[in-house]
Amino acid sequence: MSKPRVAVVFGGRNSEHAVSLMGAGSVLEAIDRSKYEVVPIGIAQDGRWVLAASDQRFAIESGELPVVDTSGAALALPAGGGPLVAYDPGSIPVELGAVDVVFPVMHGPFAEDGTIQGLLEMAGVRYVGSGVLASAVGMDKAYMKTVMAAAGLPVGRHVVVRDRDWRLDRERVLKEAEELGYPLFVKPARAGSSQGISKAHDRAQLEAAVEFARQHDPKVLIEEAITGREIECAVLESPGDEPAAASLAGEVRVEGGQEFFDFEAKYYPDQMSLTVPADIPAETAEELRAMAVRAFDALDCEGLSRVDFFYTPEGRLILNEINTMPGFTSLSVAPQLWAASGLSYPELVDRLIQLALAKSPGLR
Ligand code: G1L
Repeated sequence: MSKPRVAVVFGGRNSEHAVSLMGAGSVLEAIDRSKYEVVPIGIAQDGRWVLAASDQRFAIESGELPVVDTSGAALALPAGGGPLVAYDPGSIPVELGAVDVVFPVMHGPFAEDGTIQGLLEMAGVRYVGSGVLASAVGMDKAYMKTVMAAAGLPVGRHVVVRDRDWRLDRERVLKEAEELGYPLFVKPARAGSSQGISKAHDRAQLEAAVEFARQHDPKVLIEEAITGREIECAVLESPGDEPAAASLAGEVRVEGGQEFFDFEAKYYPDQMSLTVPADIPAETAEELRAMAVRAFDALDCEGLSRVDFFYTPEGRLILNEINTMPGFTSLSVAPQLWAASGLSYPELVDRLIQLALAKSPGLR
């Protein structure tokens, strides 16, 4: 039997292009090439889809798409399935042949928001990770909290500020937010990672924080500040009929006393530390892991997600967020949590591909 062909699709038209390249570099390095044929496909900053050399190793720092085989190729996804075809600038098709599964390694809008997943659904191609709905809801922090609360999971108090509310009904919005009590965290509802987030201690800061968040997304979330340790858990879909499995819980600390994770701290591991297992009571860890699996199921997640909690000084657990495409270099939190739980990074990558291959394209 021939080897399954795995297309790793990475990059994308957004600010986190470089983050995706780091993840793609890790995945491409970890995939067992005696078992899979690998087809790396990059999406350049300008939106072009380019075929990369299959043995490509990426310059992690550059943030640039690496040298490609087929310069300026565009990718065509035939409706209703069939082989993927790439086109060069002269419209000469470059047959990729049938791809058995796509491993999307992309961030932010047009990527982890369900867009690429929808494109792959339409093309009838299997893919790794969560589907359209889980991806879209996971990306939107407002809807994510609504779904989690409906599933009985504890989420922090918050106010959703839509564009129209802010432009036409600002006073009411500010009053409602202030009922949560200062300090407040203000976040774009759908931006990737931690961009556009700030903390407000009074009304002037709150207005400025909303304007700042609105530079990333017209939909904004104002949240009560929760003091607590940050404990995270990675949930992995199981093969067959087994329920999804929770990794050990780990505690994340930002070095240097920043008030909250900023973009830099989150993606440069030397600025954060992870302790696995987290030094919390055993019953709390068990409760947290069970809650993480419930969160994964509440959103119909597939593949791998990372679920982040606050553990308050009073001993309460509050779900902060779920990430359907968590950081995914070998040093990122979710892979590290699984490594500490007995599943190495190459094993994790292999498991995710096997899970996707076992699915039939279409409704699942
Ligand atoms: F395996 C999954 F679930 F499909 C998956 C795919 C991609 C998990 C995590 C990621 N992460 C990313 O794509 C990244 C943009 C965060 C780069 Cl590492």
